Amino acid sequence: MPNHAEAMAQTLATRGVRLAFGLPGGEIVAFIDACRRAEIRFLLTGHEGSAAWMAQVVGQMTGVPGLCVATLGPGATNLITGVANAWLDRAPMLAVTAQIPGGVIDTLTHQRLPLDQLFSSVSKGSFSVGGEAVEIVNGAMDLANTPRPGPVHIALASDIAVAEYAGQSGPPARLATQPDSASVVDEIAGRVNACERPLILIGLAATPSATPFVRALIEKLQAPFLVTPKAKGVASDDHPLFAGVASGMAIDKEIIETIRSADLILGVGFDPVECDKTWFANAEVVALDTALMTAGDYRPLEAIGDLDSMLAQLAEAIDNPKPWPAELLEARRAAIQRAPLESHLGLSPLRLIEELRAVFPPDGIATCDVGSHKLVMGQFWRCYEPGTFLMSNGLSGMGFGIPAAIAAQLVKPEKPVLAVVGDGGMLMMVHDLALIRELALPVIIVVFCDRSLSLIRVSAERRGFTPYGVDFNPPDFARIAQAFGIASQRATSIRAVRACVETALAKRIPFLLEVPIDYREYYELV
Ligand SMILES: Cc1ncc(C[n+]2csc(CCOP(=O)(O)OP(=O)(O)O)c2C)c(N)n1
Repeated sequence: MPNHAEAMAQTLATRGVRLAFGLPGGEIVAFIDACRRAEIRFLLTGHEGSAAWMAQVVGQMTGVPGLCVATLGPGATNLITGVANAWLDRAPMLAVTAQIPGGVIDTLTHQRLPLDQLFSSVSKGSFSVGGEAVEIVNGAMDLANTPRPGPVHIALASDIAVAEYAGQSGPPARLATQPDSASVVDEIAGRVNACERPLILIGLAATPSATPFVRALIEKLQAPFLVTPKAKGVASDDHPLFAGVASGMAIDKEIIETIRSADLILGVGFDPVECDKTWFANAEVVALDTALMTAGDYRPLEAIGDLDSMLAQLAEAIDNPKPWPAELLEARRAAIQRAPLESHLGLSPLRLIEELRAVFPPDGIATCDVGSHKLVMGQFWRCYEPGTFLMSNGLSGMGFGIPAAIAAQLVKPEKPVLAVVGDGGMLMMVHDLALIRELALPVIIVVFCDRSLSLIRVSAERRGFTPYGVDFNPPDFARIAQAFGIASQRATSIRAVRACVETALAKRIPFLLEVPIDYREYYELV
């Protein structure tokens, strides 16, 4: 008879979980050991936050909820930011933490926190294992993947973990069937047929499987399209109808101008969680989606169901293409072009991104962290295939970029992986270099060094404040990487950048590249 920890681990393995990320405490060791015996590989991270970011990315890339594990108390609270990130980035994930043994819960106050309350406010649900360990795990896995996908928390008290599990290993629960959306899709087709200048807006629920259907719809409609950062690559950025990246990236004013030029926005899996502005509330929006776009009073005409089949149905029901007037389309496409700044203080971030893109294989996976560099990457990093760009854009939590790259490399060992991070984000996540070295992951990290939390610097100045608490003297990241056993270089010219990335790609080694940049360009772009 297995104990509860073993029953949980076996169920997770049966559901396709292969990796667990985390940092243990005494109260969770039984579960981690059960994972080992169920052939779920446990990877030790330097901080539980990283474990959650990694689990999120594994879930997002594989469709099987990623697993992160922490102890109770401080381990659980350290997980919270990553769990909240998966919640607002709509990524399926399972967070398992310990909890105080049931027998002493009333008397033991050391490290006792209301984990159910903490986690239920940033996840799709928080459950405590009592008796039905297998049922809880299966229910949590299903819930994590139900649209919108997200994180689910399971608390496992250390006495229950080792207590004998008496339940049955029943079959996984079935997901509820989707509502019938056919008539709403017809209604949406009527709106599209009646409008003059539709704009397709592709968002995070357009997962890679939707790619052929999205692309077919664009060809049928011949209308311009925007993607959000989390949908980059679903339609290729080099398509002549590509009109830019929507929702709060660099040069956002131009994107909003494009949105205003349309008389109908056709959302495809568009989730406003990616937007830091509310333009969508004042536009004519119809949408195909896997879940309601938003709660409350804002209710555009939405067809909810299986995205692929709804896209096929809509494309079929469109009478005629709806191209925009050529001059208008040309003007909107020209508005998103920018020339890099010439500077002697450091490289232009835009130029650096162009060069990294040119040297990095088109199907490689790029991640980025949060800051000014994210807004520029989001808008100007060109993507040609789905699943090749990873960014935190719902919570926009600093720290995402490096753990995301680690997880991407684990999921796709054959692909080159590049992480673009700011010096602030690098400082926050230095500990992740240990796991990169330990696993010899050939991740390339490029640190945009501007000695500042530059997005906050720009924001403070725009709000009329003197930038304060934003500039700092970063350490020598190249030497730090070497201390971790990772090859590194500081590059001050585009040629040197290219040479370093080419070498790292050819040798397939972990590499950190520190590049001094001139943040003044950000004032124009973000
Ligand atoms: C965990 C977290 N803390 C704070 C913030 C607010 N924030 C957003 S961008 C940013 C600056 C990031 O600085 P850096 O990594 O150097 O990137 P840069 O802006 O210079 O490109 C900060 C502090 C955040 N988004 N997440």
